[in-house]
Amino acid sequence: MPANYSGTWDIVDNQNFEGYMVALGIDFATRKIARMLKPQKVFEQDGDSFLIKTFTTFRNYSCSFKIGEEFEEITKGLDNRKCQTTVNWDNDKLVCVQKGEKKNRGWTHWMEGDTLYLELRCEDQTCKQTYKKTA
Ligand code: ECB
Repeated sequence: MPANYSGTWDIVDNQNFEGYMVALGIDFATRKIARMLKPQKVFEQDGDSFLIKTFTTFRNYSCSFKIGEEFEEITKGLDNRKCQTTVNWDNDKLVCVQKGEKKNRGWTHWMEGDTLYLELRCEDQTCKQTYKKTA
């Protein structure tokens, strides 16, 4: 049985989001807005099938995938790039690799109790986010 991430998660900490956005080439004006946001994640999971929705007052993003199956991800409303993306289990961690123009791009999620962690990586930058389960 894989871990179950289903639920609603609210951000409580966001470290180096600025560095991650700079690595993605996000312009100053957009970064200024984005760094004020308090994202909420809603995970819908059925075994190895995922829908992850990220909501903010500025923009929303959603991504669906099956573990181990590469897909084309267009990061619409984020940096608007095309990636060849794969998500795999590493024990109960979700490890995503986003192949494309940017080196070392991807993310990892893991849970400890009602806390959800997310590391977002691009080039030499890592953003570390923490969420608490609210539903
Ligand atoms: C949609 C929330 C953020 C909106 C910020 C708007 C503009 C900034 C542009 C680019 C910043 C790059 C990424 C934003 C960071 C997080 C959004 C979702 C990141 C992601 O890939 O989440 C994964 C893992 O939970 C699932 O899609």
